[in-house]
Amino acid sequence: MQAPQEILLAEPRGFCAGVDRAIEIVERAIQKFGAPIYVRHEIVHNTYVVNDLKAKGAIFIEELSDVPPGATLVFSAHGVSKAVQQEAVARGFSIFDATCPLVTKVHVEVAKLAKEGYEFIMIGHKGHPEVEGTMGQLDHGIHLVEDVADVARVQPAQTVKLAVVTQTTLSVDDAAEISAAVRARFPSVREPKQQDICYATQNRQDAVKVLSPQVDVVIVVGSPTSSNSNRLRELAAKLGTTAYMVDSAEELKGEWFDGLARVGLTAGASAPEILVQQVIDRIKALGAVSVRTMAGIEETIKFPLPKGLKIDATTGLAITERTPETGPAGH
Ligand code: 0CH
Ligand code: SF4
Repeated sequence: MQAPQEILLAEPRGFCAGVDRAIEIVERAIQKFGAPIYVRHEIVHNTYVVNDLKAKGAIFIEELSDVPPGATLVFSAHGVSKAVQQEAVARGFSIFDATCPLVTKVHVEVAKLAKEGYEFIMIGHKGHPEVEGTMGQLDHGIHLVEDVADVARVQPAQTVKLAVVTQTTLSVDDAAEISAAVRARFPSVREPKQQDICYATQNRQDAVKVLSPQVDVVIVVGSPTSSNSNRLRELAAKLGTTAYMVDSAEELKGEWFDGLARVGLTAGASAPEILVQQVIDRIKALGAVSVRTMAGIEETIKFPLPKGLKIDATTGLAITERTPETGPAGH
């Protein structure tokens, strides 16, 4: 058996600004208000992150009826529908919204164009919480398409004012193909000025495109529920490189590396770097002798925390007044 010689690390990989912010919101809420803090849906789709926050005092729920009166509730990074938001307000919870500002931007665009009489085609994965949240900004007039075949079937009530929106974590290439089919069928469709797929999704997929041809196998660190992590594995496979996704180092199998010289490694936007380091340690234990990080885009974007969870810049202490948000997404 020949062991892998080199590990090539994709850059960028792992946490994005929206995930950093979402996790920090839960941690600060626990610090400031004490456990338990309720979180609607997994704050991000990662087993390690969710278990870590559970240990710190977070309780993850899907139904608001499982949250006791007077509790503090955090919405996950994927966003929520208007109905969920309104129910949470009606139940009187103290709400902190960890919806990524780039998801909120899509919600705001949908609401604005709907007021102007637009109907929507949403490109996304059925049942994904972000899709439910974005489609749930409206009572009607937003139609989901998952692939090109769906585009041929979709039946908007009118096509004069039709706009397209997407999930933020799609395959860039698949979304471009589906958008082209939408354009071909509805030539006057309005498209976002800047694509809804976010910078982090784009950058991680671009990095896999550079990485894949240089390695014999690609390992993606990410949980099975994570859309963007799945897309990274799929992309590497489409580029002709064998690719596996693992939730933790324990899932690695020695035979994946038999006779291979170079292993490529990346991580979804919700996968913490500690898991990447554990995967590196495991592959090193199998014989890899060097680790090299590829050149890549440096991400410097950072999103502000919601009011009520900010730290005083001069003292480093939590600002004490409690001003939970009850409005849409707090932006
Ligand atoms: O990739 P998805 O959307 O499944 O979500 P994640 O794995 O929790 O990553 C963070 C993105 C959250 C919303 O864009
Ligand atoms: Fe925000 Fe993009 Fe990260 Fe989702 S993947 S949380 S949209 S930055």
